[in-house]
Amino acid sequence: MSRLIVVSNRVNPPNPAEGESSTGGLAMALAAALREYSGIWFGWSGKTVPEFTGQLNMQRIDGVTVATVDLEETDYQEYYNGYANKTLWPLFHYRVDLTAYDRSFGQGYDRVNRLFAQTLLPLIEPDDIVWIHDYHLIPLARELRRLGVTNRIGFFLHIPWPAHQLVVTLPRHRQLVEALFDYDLIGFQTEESLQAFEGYVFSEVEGAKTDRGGLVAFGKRARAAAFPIGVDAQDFARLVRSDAARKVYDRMMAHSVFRKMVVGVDRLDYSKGLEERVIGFERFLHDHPDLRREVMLLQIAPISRDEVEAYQDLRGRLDGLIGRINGAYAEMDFTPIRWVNRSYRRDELAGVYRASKAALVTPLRDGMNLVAKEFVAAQDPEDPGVLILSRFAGAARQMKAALIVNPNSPEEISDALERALSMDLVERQRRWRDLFDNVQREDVTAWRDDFVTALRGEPETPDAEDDEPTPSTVQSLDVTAKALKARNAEAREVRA
Ligand code: ADQ
Repeated sequence: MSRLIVVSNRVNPPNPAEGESSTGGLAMALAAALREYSGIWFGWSGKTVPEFTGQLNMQRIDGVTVATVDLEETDYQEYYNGYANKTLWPLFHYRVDLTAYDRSFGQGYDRVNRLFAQTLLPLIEPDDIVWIHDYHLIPLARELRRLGVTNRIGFFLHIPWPAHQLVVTLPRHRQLVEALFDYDLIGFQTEESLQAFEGYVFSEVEGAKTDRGGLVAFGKRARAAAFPIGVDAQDFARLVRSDAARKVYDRMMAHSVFRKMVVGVDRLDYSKGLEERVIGFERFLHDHPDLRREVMLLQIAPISRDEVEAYQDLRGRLDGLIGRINGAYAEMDFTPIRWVNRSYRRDELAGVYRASKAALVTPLRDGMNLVAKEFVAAQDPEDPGVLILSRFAGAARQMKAALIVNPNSPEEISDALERALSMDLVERQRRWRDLFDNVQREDVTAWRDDFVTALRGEPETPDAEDDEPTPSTVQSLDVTAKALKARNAEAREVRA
């Protein structure tokens, strides 16, 4: 069987020697994916050096071969802090107001993608398939193709693909989209992102068309489909029974006696709607004086990307906002919001989720949101908590049995809290069962298998001019992502 080479900006499989403390949805999902396939995980080490050498550091961590490379400080500033986190991240999360359009960022982005391609090249064997992740690395396939790589290469975007009107605000947007057509397969989290991408291609690229299940543009063909990412639901169920989870659960229950705990767990990021969330919670405290003392919000938000000004500003605003709300509503023996800026081990988080009567997962925009799925996976089936979920999280497409809210509306957040905390057991169980079925069925294994099968099944990219497909090409392209999903689901059922 061909090897899988996974490429992402950061490479950080959870290291059992250091405890399972790694933060970030992408790391969790990729570590689970790589354990199954033999192969390599390649990316930036997270370190900077005075001069780029291209030297590979190879390690084996928990069954995964990891190859990393160090970057120069300028590369780090322009590529990572710059184009990735000050340009693409805000723009793709609909924050044009925070998007920086600096030419040096774009140059750094292209340069690092070129360096990554040159460093990765010697590791690629003829039969390998290459799976590249996220917005940091969109042009990587282009750079690999320039170096003569003809292997199958797939790309998965973990964040939303924004509406056409937003993409065109980016200088060189056409170049960015053209680079995606050097992939054989482009994966998005949701149908909505897929449609937005297709919308761009059909409005901006003359002569673009769909052809035999693929998209043809810029003289190239690529397939694009939605592959909603999931969590390792089985592993979460195991974690929730662990000693660490039980200890945290007991501690949380002891601290919240006579009170119902509502939880939020997010990287401290402006896309996660944290300010809007605490304002919604304040609204709840204001609207329900009778319930005030019965509820507390635990908001866990580890600091993230704190070299970027927008993140420092957000942190300052949240510190002030939460201080003000606590000042207004706290009593001598009661604080309404507990604000915690650190990471926890996954087993500890499992215990926190289980001790919570409701979760507020209210991003303003989110590719998917794994916290929503982890919360559901960690619940007690006999007495499950209620998920309050933003309609703007990709997860809302699958998790329709959650209480769906508009995160911009403090009233909707307040009403949903009131409803969640007074919901009877029968309704809680019914909603949870529905959500859990989905979390279990569309888990990280399904995501990985669907993507890898689709990428493997893909024929070599033919020339766009080559209008007469061979019979085998037609057959392969007819296998749509949906059909693949159905086939994989069947296979899983048989295995179970
Ligand atoms: P993120 O923006 O990082 O991921 P999310 O999907 O919620 O967002 O994943 C966060 C992960 O970090 C979860 O696994 C969570 O448990 C973990 N985490 C959060 N706070 C933590 C803490 N205090 N301690 C320990 N762990 C913590 C990006 C996209 C998402 C997409 C994922 C996966 O922005 O939309 O769902 O990738 O594709």
